[in-house]
Amino acid sequence: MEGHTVRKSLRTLIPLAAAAIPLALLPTAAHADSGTSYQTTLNPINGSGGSGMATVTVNGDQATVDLNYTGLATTFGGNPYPHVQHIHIGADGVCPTMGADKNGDGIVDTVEGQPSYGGIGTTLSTKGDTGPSAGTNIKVAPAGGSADYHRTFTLNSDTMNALQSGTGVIVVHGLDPSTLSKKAQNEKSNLVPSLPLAATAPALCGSLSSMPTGGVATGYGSTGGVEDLGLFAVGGGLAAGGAALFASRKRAASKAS
Ligand SMILES: [Cu+2]
Repeated sequence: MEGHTVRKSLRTLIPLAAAAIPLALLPTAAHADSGTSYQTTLNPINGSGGSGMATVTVNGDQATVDLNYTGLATTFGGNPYPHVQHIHIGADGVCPTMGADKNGDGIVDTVEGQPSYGGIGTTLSTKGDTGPSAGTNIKVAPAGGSADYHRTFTLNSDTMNALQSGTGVIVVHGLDPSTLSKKAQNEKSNLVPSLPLAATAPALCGSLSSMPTGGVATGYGSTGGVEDLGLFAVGGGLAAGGAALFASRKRAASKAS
């Protein structure tokens, strides 16, 4: 009886062992527990003159956001200028062009931009609530012309789904009123009517896209060639091969410029 049981076990184990070999060669499966990173460059809109970078790293339901910006409006009514910032979701996942300025005041206001980037999914607040309802609370917004924001919090499922589908967009709000047209300077915010338009109009925008572990942008592997084949040959080589590929492309780019 015992011998029969052992042979039976071996018959089940051998196919399992065989199946495990190809799994080890899959580059992505091994990174499931190290999180997924989404990154973007924050580009100026509405002539804000600012710039920045943002990374959202998701582990389970936890998100760690690192966001820095510089060159935005510094003061508002004598105080450090509050810049509310959000992950917008639920639309095209892109930043608006000036063509989105429907009322012709020279500013793409927050609502005019929504067909591109959607509504607020997550508020990147400095403390407390990170839901959409905290979106216009300037007391929990980073303040001043530059900021270095870092926070880990529980990510809501709507924002999680948007990140995974490539439709998450980071928007940092708040323009220097003196840079607006006279018409725009006299308008009220369509988010918070007690505030001027400038206070909530978008200043920086960036569309989040996922990065494989190792920090290589998706899309670099799509042009074909020997390097790209090397990326997928052996699972353990992904990070190193990807970094080398990225470096070689960067060298090529800097030579060309
Ligand atoms: Cu926003």
